[in-house]
This record gives sequence, structure tokens and C-alpha cells, in this order.
Amino acid sequence: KTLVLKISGKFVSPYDTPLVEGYAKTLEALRRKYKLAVVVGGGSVARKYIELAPPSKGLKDLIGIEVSRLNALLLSMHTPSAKKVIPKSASEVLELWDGEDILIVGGLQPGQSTNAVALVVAELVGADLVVNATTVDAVYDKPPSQPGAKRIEKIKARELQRLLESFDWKNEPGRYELMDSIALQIAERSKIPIAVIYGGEPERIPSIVEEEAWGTLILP
Ligand code: U5P
Repeated sequence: KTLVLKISGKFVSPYDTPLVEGYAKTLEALRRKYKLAVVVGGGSVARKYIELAPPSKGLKDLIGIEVSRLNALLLSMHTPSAKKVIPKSASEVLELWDGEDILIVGGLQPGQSTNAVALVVAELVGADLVVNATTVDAVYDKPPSQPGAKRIEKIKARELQRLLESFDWKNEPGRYELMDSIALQIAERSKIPIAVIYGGEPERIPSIVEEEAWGTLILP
């Protein structure tokens, strides 16, 4: 099986909760069972740069992309079986992917988040599943901070898109909350499920994947 693991930038980036060593071990463990590609987000450092960049959304995205690539490079340096080059385009992803080494990717192009990158990479490498290790343990029917929010066990990508639109959901640099619409659209067109799990305890991820103990499963 081929897996794409998307790791929230918050777990890799300085000034958040960097769990780089823990993730490096987890990647090595997953690699024993799966062909593995990894996509890393930008975390708070990207948000800070986005705040300081000029108002152009394209420019803000570009600087966010650079930060996610830096996070990806840091993780690759700690991961013995990972390629030490971070691909900058879809064709470089294809060029570097051999199904043997772990391929770690950051951002690719403006207009999307690294969640979309995870789905693009999943299409390119023919992944069976995207596992999204994020700062919440699951998708909820309203913002989890609100009283009475219920965990959603399974949801169709299209339904989730509608649900997110009913929240204050913005396709803006640094603010692609949880998922962006591009990610959900690609999941749907290529029938790739996305499993949402809590990423703050990387050592638990191999058994979560083994047991399919997802927080939420987003079905295409
Ligand atoms: N970003 C892009 N394109 C990508 C990946 C990331 O423009 O392919 C930018 C967005 O502004 C995003 C930021 O909010 O980098 C950091 O990525 P993320 O942590 O939000 O996924």
C-alpha cells in the first residue's frame, strides 16, 4: 500500500511544538509497511511571514511555501530513509519518487494549502490513502471549541465542503482551515479517502494507521 502522510506544520516548525525526532522515527516505522510520501505544512512561522509579507495573496502564499519547504527539509535531515531534496513541482515529485525512499514535500504553488499538496502528491504516486495528522483529533460538526460539538466519524468530501462553507471558511494564505476546497475536489475526482487523526503524539501514529483508528474518515 502507498500512503501520503500530511503533517501539520505546527509539529515541525520552530516556535510551535516541534516533534521532529518523534516524526522521524514514525516515518521510519511506517516505511517498513508502506510506500510513503510525506507533506509538511508551514506552522506558525509561515503565518508570521504571511503577516509580514505585502498584501498580495500570491506573495503571501509564496513565502508560506518557502517556510513549508524549510520544515520539510528539516524533517528530511532527521529521517535516514528520506530523500534530502525537497521537490518544488509536480514533475519533481515524479522524478524523485521511487517508492523506496520516503519523499518529503512542502508547498508547490500559490492558491492552495499543503492539504491540497497532499492530495496532488497522492494522485501522482497512486496513494491508497491520505492520513492527515493535525492539531485536532477529528472533524466536528461545529468548531470544537463550541459546546455540544460532535465528532464526525465518516463524511463525504462534498458534504464536508458544504459544512466548512457554513463556517467562517476562508481560502486565504495561512488560513486554509483544516482542508481546502482543492484538496477535497482532488480527493473526490481520484477517489482518495482522507483519514484525520491527532498529530501531537507521533509515536502513536503507526498503530493508529494499523488499526485504522481514525478520528474522521473523509470519503470520496
Ligand atoms: N501554500 C501555498 N501553496 C502550497 C502550499 C502552501 O500557497 O502548495 C502557502 C499558503 O499560504 C499556506 C502556507 O497557508 O503556504 C502554509 O501552508 P499550510 O501550513 O497552510 O498548509
